[in-house]
Amino acid sequence: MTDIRTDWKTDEVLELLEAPLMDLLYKAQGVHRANHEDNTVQLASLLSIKTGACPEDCKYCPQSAHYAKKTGLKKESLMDVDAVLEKAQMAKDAGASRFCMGAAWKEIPKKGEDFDKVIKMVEGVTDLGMEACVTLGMLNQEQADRLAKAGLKAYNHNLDTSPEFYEKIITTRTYQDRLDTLECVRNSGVTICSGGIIGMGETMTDRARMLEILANLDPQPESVPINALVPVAGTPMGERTRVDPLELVRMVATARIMMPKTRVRLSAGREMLNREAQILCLMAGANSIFYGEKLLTTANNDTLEDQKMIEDAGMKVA
Ligand code: SAM
Ligand code: DTB
Ligand code: SF4
Repeated sequence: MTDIRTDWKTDEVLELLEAPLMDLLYKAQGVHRANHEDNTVQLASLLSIKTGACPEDCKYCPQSAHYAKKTGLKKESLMDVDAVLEKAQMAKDAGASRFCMGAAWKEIPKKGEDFDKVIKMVEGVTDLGMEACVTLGMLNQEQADRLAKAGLKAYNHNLDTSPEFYEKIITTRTYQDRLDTLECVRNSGVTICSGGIIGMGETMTDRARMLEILANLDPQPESVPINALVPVAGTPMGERTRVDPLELVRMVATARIMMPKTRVRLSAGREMLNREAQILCLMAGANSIFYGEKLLTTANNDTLEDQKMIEDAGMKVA
Protein backbone atom coordinates (compact mmCIF):
# COMPACT_ATOMS: atom_id res chain seq x y z
CA MET A 1 0.00 0.00 0.00
CA THR A 2 1.13 3.52 -0.73
CA ASP A 3 0.08 6.63 1.11
CA ILE A 4 -1.98 9.03 -0.96
CA ARG A 5 -0.67 12.57 -0.61
CA THR A 6 -2.73 15.61 -1.57
CA ASP A 7 -0.18 18.20 -0.47
CA TRP A 8 2.26 18.17 -3.39
CA LYS A 9 4.50 21.20 -3.91
CA THR A 10 5.61 22.37 -7.36
CA ASP A 11 9.32 21.86 -6.60
CA GLU A 12 8.82 18.26 -5.59
CA VAL A 13 6.90 17.56 -8.79
CA LEU A 14 9.61 19.22 -10.88
CA GLU A 15 12.21 17.12 -9.17
CA LEU A 16 10.34 13.98 -10.20
CA LEU A 17 9.75 15.18 -13.76
CA GLU A 18 13.44 15.97 -14.19
CA ALA A 19 14.94 13.00 -12.31
CA PRO A 20 17.35 10.62 -14.06
CA LEU A 21 15.01 8.52 -16.21
CA MET A 22 15.98 5.17 -14.69
CA ASP A 23 15.37 6.45 -11.16
CA LEU A 24 12.00 7.85 -12.22
CA LEU A 25 10.97 4.64 -13.97
CA TYR A 26 12.10 2.45 -11.09
CA LYS A 27 10.10 4.46 -8.59
CA ALA A 28 7.01 4.66 -10.79
CA GLN A 29 7.04 0.94 -11.51
CA GLY A 30 7.31 0.24 -7.76
CA VAL A 31 4.27 2.41 -7.01
CA HIS A 32 2.42 0.86 -9.92
CA ARG A 33 3.04 -2.72 -8.77
CA ALA A 34 2.04 -1.94 -5.22
CA ASN A 35 -1.31 -0.56 -6.30
CA HIS A 36 -2.44 -2.27 -9.49
CA GLU A 37 -2.64 -5.73 -10.92
CA ASP A 38 0.63 -6.60 -12.68
CA ASN A 39 0.82 -6.77 -16.47
CA THR A 40 -2.64 -5.45 -17.21
CA VAL A 41 -4.01 -2.69 -19.37
CA GLN A 42 -7.52 -1.36 -19.86
CA LEU A 43 -8.84 -0.66 -23.34
CA ALA A 44 -11.10 2.38 -23.66
CA SER A 45 -12.78 3.30 -26.94
CA LEU A 46 -13.77 6.80 -27.95
CA LEU A 47 -16.58 8.10 -30.12
CA SER A 48 -17.36 11.64 -31.15
CA ILE A 49 -21.16 11.78 -30.76
CA LYS A 50 -21.36 15.43 -31.81
CA THR A 51 -18.56 16.77 -33.94
CA GLY A 52 -17.38 20.32 -34.64
CA ALA A 53 -18.76 23.87 -34.41
CA CYS A 54 -17.72 24.26 -30.76
CA PRO A 55 -17.94 27.89 -29.57
CA GLU A 56 -14.80 27.55 -27.38
CA ASP A 57 -11.43 28.67 -28.72
CA CYS A 58 -9.09 25.94 -27.38
CA LYS A 59 -6.04 26.51 -29.59
CA TYR A 60 -5.20 22.83 -29.95
CA CYS A 61 -8.67 21.69 -30.95
CA PRO A 62 -9.80 20.82 -34.48
CA GLN A 63 -13.42 21.04 -33.32
CA SER A 64 -13.42 24.73 -32.42
CA ALA A 65 -15.67 26.83 -34.68
CA HIS A 66 -13.00 29.54 -34.50
CA TYR A 67 -10.69 27.59 -36.83
CA ALA A 68 -13.33 25.77 -38.88
CA LYS A 69 -12.59 27.73 -42.06
CA LYS A 70 -8.96 26.65 -41.90
CA THR A 71 -9.40 23.08 -40.66
CA GLY A 72 -12.33 22.40 -42.99
CA LEU A 73 -13.86 20.14 -40.33
CA LYS A 74 -17.53 19.54 -41.05
CA LYS A 75 -20.07 20.21 -38.36
CA GLU A 76 -22.32 17.28 -37.48
CA SER A 77 -25.40 17.08 -35.29
CA LEU A 78 -25.78 14.76 -32.31
CA MET A 79 -25.74 11.10 -33.39
CA ASP A 80 -28.75 8.86 -32.90
CA VAL A 81 -28.82 6.68 -29.82
CA ASP A 82 -29.00 3.41 -31.79
CA ALA A 83 -26.02 4.31 -33.95
CA VAL A 84 -23.97 5.10 -30.84
CA LEU A 85 -24.94 1.84 -29.14
CA GLU A 86 -23.99 -0.07 -32.26
CA LYS A 87 -20.51 1.47 -32.08
CA ALA A 88 -20.31 0.65 -28.38
CA GLN A 89 -21.18 -2.98 -29.08
CA MET A 90 -18.49 -3.11 -31.78
CA ALA A 91 -15.95 -1.66 -29.35
CA LYS A 92 -16.95 -4.24 -26.75
CA ASP A 93 -16.63 -7.06 -29.28
CA ALA A 94 -13.15 -5.80 -30.14
CA GLY A 95 -12.13 -6.00 -26.48
CA ALA A 96 -12.83 -2.57 -24.97
CA SER A 97 -14.34 -2.36 -21.49
CA ARG A 98 -14.81 1.39 -21.36
CA PHE A 99 -16.67 3.54 -23.88
CA CYS A 100 -16.15 7.29 -23.87
CA MET A 101 -18.49 9.60 -25.79
CA GLY A 102 -17.37 13.13 -26.60
CA ALA A 103 -19.40 16.14 -27.70
CA ALA A 104 -18.01 19.43 -28.99
CA TRP A 105 -20.10 21.49 -26.64
CA LYS A 106 -19.10 24.41 -24.45
CA GLU A 107 -21.49 23.00 -21.89
CA ILE A 108 -24.29 20.48 -21.71
CA PRO A 109 -27.45 22.03 -23.24
CA LYS A 110 -29.67 23.20 -20.37
CA LYS A 111 -32.82 21.61 -21.67
CA GLY A 112 -34.09 19.84 -24.70
CA GLU A 113 -33.80 16.58 -26.48
CA ASP A 114 -30.05 16.45 -26.86
CA PHE A 115 -29.31 15.82 -23.20
CA ASP A 116 -32.16 13.29 -23.05
CA LYS A 117 -30.48 11.44 -25.91
CA VAL A 118 -27.13 11.44 -24.14
CA ILE A 119 -28.81 10.02 -21.04
CA LYS A 120 -30.18 7.17 -23.18
CA MET A 121 -26.69 6.57 -24.59
CA VAL A 122 -25.23 6.35 -21.08
CA GLU A 123 -27.95 3.91 -20.02
CA GLY A 124 -27.44 1.82 -23.14
CA VAL A 125 -23.65 1.62 -22.79
CA THR A 126 -24.00 0.71 -19.11
CA ASP A 127 -26.51 -2.00 -20.02
CA LEU A 128 -23.89 -3.48 -22.35
CA GLY A 129 -21.76 -4.03 -19.26
CA MET A 130 -19.22 -1.38 -20.24
CA GLU A 131 -17.97 1.56 -18.20
CA ALA A 132 -19.74 4.58 -19.69
CA CYS A 133 -17.78 7.82 -19.81
CA VAL A 134 -18.76 11.14 -21.38
CA THR A 135 -17.02 14.42 -22.07
CA LEU A 136 -19.58 17.12 -22.82
CA GLY A 137 -17.99 20.37 -21.64
CA MET A 138 -19.10 22.23 -18.54
CA LEU A 139 -22.01 21.01 -16.45
CA ASN A 140 -24.01 22.04 -13.38
CA GLN A 141 -24.96 19.98 -10.33
CA GLU A 142 -28.39 19.03 -11.63
CA GLN A 143 -26.92 17.71 -14.87
CA ALA A 144 -24.20 15.78 -13.05
CA ASP A 145 -26.81 14.20 -10.79
CA ARG A 146 -28.89 13.17 -13.79
CA LEU A 147 -25.87 11.54 -15.41
CA ALA A 148 -25.10 9.74 -12.15
CA LYS A 149 -28.65 8.37 -12.03
CA ALA A 150 -28.29 7.06 -15.59
CA GLY A 151 -25.33 4.95 -14.44
CA LEU A 152 -22.46 7.07 -15.75
CA LYS A 153 -19.12 5.79 -14.51
CA ALA A 154 -16.87 8.73 -15.36
CA TYR A 155 -16.97 12.30 -16.58
CA ASN A 156 -13.96 13.55 -18.52
CA HIS A 157 -13.10 17.21 -18.19
CA ASN A 158 -9.44 18.10 -18.54
CA LEU A 159 -7.51 20.86 -16.81
CA ASP A 160 -5.34 20.70 -19.95
CA THR A 161 -2.37 22.66 -18.52
CA SER A 162 -1.28 24.91 -15.62
CA PRO A 163 -3.46 27.84 -14.53
CA GLU A 164 -0.58 30.14 -15.53
CA PHE A 165 -0.31 28.87 -19.13
CA TYR A 166 -4.04 28.26 -19.54
CA GLU A 167 -4.97 31.72 -20.78
CA LYS A 168 -2.55 31.39 -23.69
CA ILE A 169 -4.55 28.36 -24.80
CA ILE A 170 -8.19 29.11 -24.04
CA THR A 171 -9.89 32.46 -23.52
CA THR A 172 -13.57 31.51 -23.65
CA ARG A 173 -13.76 29.71 -20.30
CA THR A 174 -11.70 29.99 -17.15
CA TYR A 175 -9.63 27.51 -15.19
CA GLN A 176 -12.02 28.02 -12.29
CA ASP A 177 -14.96 27.04 -14.58
CA ARG A 178 -13.19 23.74 -15.11
CA LEU A 179 -12.57 23.19 -11.42
CA ASP A 180 -16.23 24.01 -10.70
CA THR A 181 -17.34 21.38 -13.22
CA LEU A 182 -15.08 18.81 -11.57
CA GLU A 183 -16.59 19.64 -8.21
CA CYS A 184 -20.13 19.01 -9.48
CA VAL A 185 -18.96 15.68 -10.91
CA ARG A 186 -17.38 14.76 -7.57
CA ASN A 187 -20.54 15.67 -5.63
CA SER A 188 -22.70 13.55 -7.92
CA GLY A 189 -20.75 10.37 -7.19
CA VAL A 190 -19.60 9.98 -10.80
CA THR A 191 -15.84 9.39 -10.95
CA ILE A 192 -13.54 12.10 -12.27
CA CYS A 193 -11.42 11.71 -15.38
CA SER A 194 -9.19 14.75 -15.77
CA GLY A 195 -5.78 15.29 -17.27
CA GLY A 196 -4.08 17.39 -19.86
CA ILE A 197 -1.88 17.87 -22.87
CA ILE A 198 1.86 18.30 -23.26
CA GLY A 199 3.59 19.77 -26.28
CA MET A 200 1.71 23.07 -26.51
CA GLY A 201 4.74 25.24 -25.69
CA GLU A 202 4.37 24.98 -21.92
CA THR A 203 7.36 24.89 -19.56
CA MET A 204 8.33 22.04 -17.27
CA THR A 205 6.92 24.12 -14.42
CA ASP A 206 3.55 24.30 -16.21
CA ARG A 207 3.52 20.51 -16.46
CA ALA A 208 4.42 20.22 -12.79
CA ARG A 209 1.69 22.68 -11.81
CA MET A 210 -0.96 20.77 -13.71
CA LEU A 211 0.00 17.49 -12.03
CA GLU A 212 0.19 19.24 -8.68
CA ILE A 213 -3.35 20.57 -9.00
CA LEU A 214 -4.75 17.25 -10.17
CA ALA A 215 -3.00 15.27 -7.43
CA ASN A 216 -4.02 17.74 -4.73
CA LEU A 217 -7.71 17.28 -5.49
CA ASP A 218 -9.07 15.34 -2.56
CA PRO A 219 -10.03 12.66 -3.42
CA GLN A 220 -7.71 12.42 -6.41
CA PRO A 221 -9.21 11.86 -9.90
CA GLU A 222 -9.90 8.18 -10.53
CA SER A 223 -8.54 8.57 -14.03
CA VAL A 224 -5.97 10.89 -15.61
CA PRO A 225 -5.51 11.04 -19.38
CA ILE A 226 -2.10 12.22 -20.53
CA ASN A 227 -2.29 13.56 -24.08
CA ALA A 228 0.53 14.64 -26.36
CA LEU A 229 -0.58 17.40 -28.68
CA VAL A 230 -1.73 16.11 -32.05
CA PRO A 231 -0.97 19.14 -34.21
CA VAL A 232 -3.92 19.57 -36.56
CA ALA A 233 -3.45 21.76 -39.66
CA GLY A 234 -5.58 24.90 -39.49
CA THR A 235 -5.54 25.16 -35.68
CA PRO A 236 -3.18 27.70 -34.08
CA MET A 237 -1.04 24.73 -32.97
CA GLY A 238 -1.00 23.02 -36.33
CA GLU A 239 2.66 23.75 -36.97
CA ARG A 240 4.07 22.68 -33.62
CA THR A 241 6.64 19.91 -33.58
CA ARG A 242 5.71 16.70 -31.79
CA VAL A 243 6.99 16.21 -28.24
CA ASP A 244 9.86 13.89 -27.53
CA PRO A 245 8.25 10.56 -26.53
CA LEU A 246 10.47 10.44 -23.44
CA GLU A 247 8.69 13.53 -22.16
CA LEU A 248 5.46 11.60 -22.32
CA VAL A 249 7.12 8.77 -20.40
CA ARG A 250 8.20 11.27 -17.73
CA MET A 251 4.68 12.72 -17.43
CA VAL A 252 3.14 9.27 -17.07
CA ALA A 253 5.71 8.18 -14.48
CA THR A 254 5.30 11.34 -12.41
CA ALA A 255 1.50 11.09 -12.54
CA ARG A 256 1.75 7.46 -11.42
CA ILE A 257 3.97 8.31 -8.43
CA MET A 258 1.76 11.21 -7.34
CA MET A 259 -1.55 9.42 -7.89
CA PRO A 260 -0.88 5.79 -6.97
CA LYS A 261 -4.43 4.44 -7.29
CA THR A 262 -5.47 6.42 -10.35
CA ARG A 263 -5.82 4.94 -13.80
CA VAL A 264 -3.30 6.81 -15.92
CA ARG A 265 -4.38 6.75 -19.55
CA LEU A 266 -1.93 7.08 -22.41
CA SER A 267 -4.20 9.14 -24.65
CA ALA A 268 -3.87 11.34 -27.76
CA GLY A 269 -0.50 11.28 -29.47
CA ARG A 270 0.07 7.55 -28.98
CA GLU A 271 0.08 7.02 -32.72
CA MET A 272 3.40 8.88 -32.99
CA LEU A 273 5.05 6.44 -30.57
CA ASN A 274 6.77 3.29 -31.69
CA ARG A 275 5.98 0.07 -29.88
CA GLU A 276 8.94 0.40 -27.55
CA ALA A 277 8.06 3.95 -26.48
CA GLN A 278 4.51 2.83 -25.76
CA ILE A 279 5.83 -0.04 -23.68
CA LEU A 280 8.00 2.41 -21.74
CA CYS A 281 4.84 4.40 -20.97
CA LEU A 282 3.14 1.21 -19.74
CA MET A 283 6.19 0.46 -17.64
CA ALA A 284 6.04 4.00 -16.26
CA GLY A 285 2.56 3.29 -14.94
CA ALA A 286 0.05 3.85 -17.73
CA ASN A 287 -2.65 1.20 -17.34
CA SER A 288 -5.19 2.30 -19.89
CA ILE A 289 -5.05 3.26 -23.56
CA PHE A 290 -7.50 4.60 -26.10
CA TYR A 291 -8.24 1.70 -28.38
CA GLY A 292 -9.85 1.86 -31.79
CA GLU A 293 -8.76 3.45 -35.03
CA LYS A 294 -10.08 6.90 -34.24
CA LEU A 295 -9.86 9.24 -31.27
CA LEU A 296 -12.52 11.95 -31.72
CA THR A 297 -11.56 13.40 -35.09
CA THR A 298 -7.95 12.25 -35.53
CA ALA A 299 -6.39 8.87 -36.17
CA ASN A 300 -5.40 6.47 -33.42
CA ASN A 301 -3.27 3.34 -33.53
CA ASP A 302 -4.25 0.27 -35.51
CA THR A 303 -6.20 -2.16 -33.31
CA LEU A 304 -4.43 -5.28 -34.54
CA GLU A 305 -1.07 -3.69 -33.84
CA ASP A 306 -2.28 -2.79 -30.36
CA GLN A 307 -3.36 -6.36 -29.70
CA LYS A 308 0.01 -7.60 -30.91
CA MET A 309 1.88 -5.12 -28.71
CA ILE A 310 -0.08 -6.24 -25.65
CA GLU A 311 0.58 -9.86 -26.49
CA ASP A 312 4.28 -9.30 -27.18
CA ALA A 313 4.65 -7.56 -23.84
CA GLY A 314 2.96 -10.51 -22.14
CA MET A 315 0.21 -8.31 -20.82
CA LYS A 316 -3.48 -8.96 -20.57
CA VAL A 317 -6.50 -6.78 -21.03
CA ALA A 318 -8.34 -5.94 -17.81
N1 SAM B 1 -15.73 19.73 -25.46
C1 SAM B 1 -15.42 18.98 -24.31
C2 SAM B 1 -14.36 19.64 -23.45
O1 SAM B 1 -13.50 20.33 -23.96
O2 SAM B 1 -14.41 19.42 -22.24
C3 SAM B 1 -15.03 17.56 -24.60
C4 SAM B 1 -14.19 17.18 -25.81
S1 SAM B 1 -12.53 17.76 -25.84
C5 SAM B 1 -12.08 17.38 -27.49
C6 SAM B 1 -11.63 16.65 -24.80
C7 SAM B 1 -10.13 16.85 -24.65
O3 SAM B 1 -9.43 16.39 -25.79
C8 SAM B 1 -9.61 18.24 -24.45
O4 SAM B 1 -9.77 18.72 -23.15
C9 SAM B 1 -8.13 18.08 -24.79
O5 SAM B 1 -7.38 17.78 -23.63
C10 SAM B 1 -8.12 16.88 -25.74
N2 SAM B 1 -7.70 17.29 -27.10
C11 SAM B 1 -8.44 17.97 -28.02
N3 SAM B 1 -7.72 18.19 -29.14
C12 SAM B 1 -6.50 17.65 -28.93
C13 SAM B 1 -5.32 17.58 -29.72
N4 SAM B 1 -5.24 18.14 -30.93
N5 SAM B 1 -4.25 16.96 -29.20
C14 SAM B 1 -4.31 16.41 -27.95
N6 SAM B 1 -5.40 16.45 -27.17
C15 SAM B 1 -6.48 17.08 -27.63
C1 DTB C 1 -8.75 13.04 -23.53
O1 DTB C 1 -8.05 13.52 -22.62
N1 DTB C 1 -8.31 12.76 -24.73
C2 DTB C 1 -9.39 12.29 -25.59
C3 DTB C 1 -10.56 12.18 -24.59
N2 DTB C 1 -10.04 12.77 -23.40
C4 DTB C 1 -11.88 12.69 -24.91
C5 DTB C 1 -9.62 13.16 -26.77
C6 DTB C 1 -8.41 13.32 -27.64
C7 DTB C 1 -8.78 14.12 -28.82
C8 DTB C 1 -7.67 14.24 -29.82
C9 DTB C 1 -8.03 15.07 -30.99
C10 DTB C 1 -9.14 14.53 -31.83
O2 DTB C 1 -9.15 13.32 -32.18
O3 DTB C 1 -10.03 15.31 -32.19
FE1 SF4 D 1 -14.72 22.68 -27.79
FE2 SF4 D 1 -13.75 20.77 -26.19
FE3 SF4 D 1 -12.54 21.38 -28.52
FE4 SF4 D 1 -12.40 23.11 -26.54
S1 SF4 D 1 -11.56 21.02 -26.55
S2 SF4 D 1 -12.89 23.61 -28.69
S3 SF4 D 1 -14.40 22.82 -25.61
S4 SF4 D 1 -14.55 20.50 -28.28
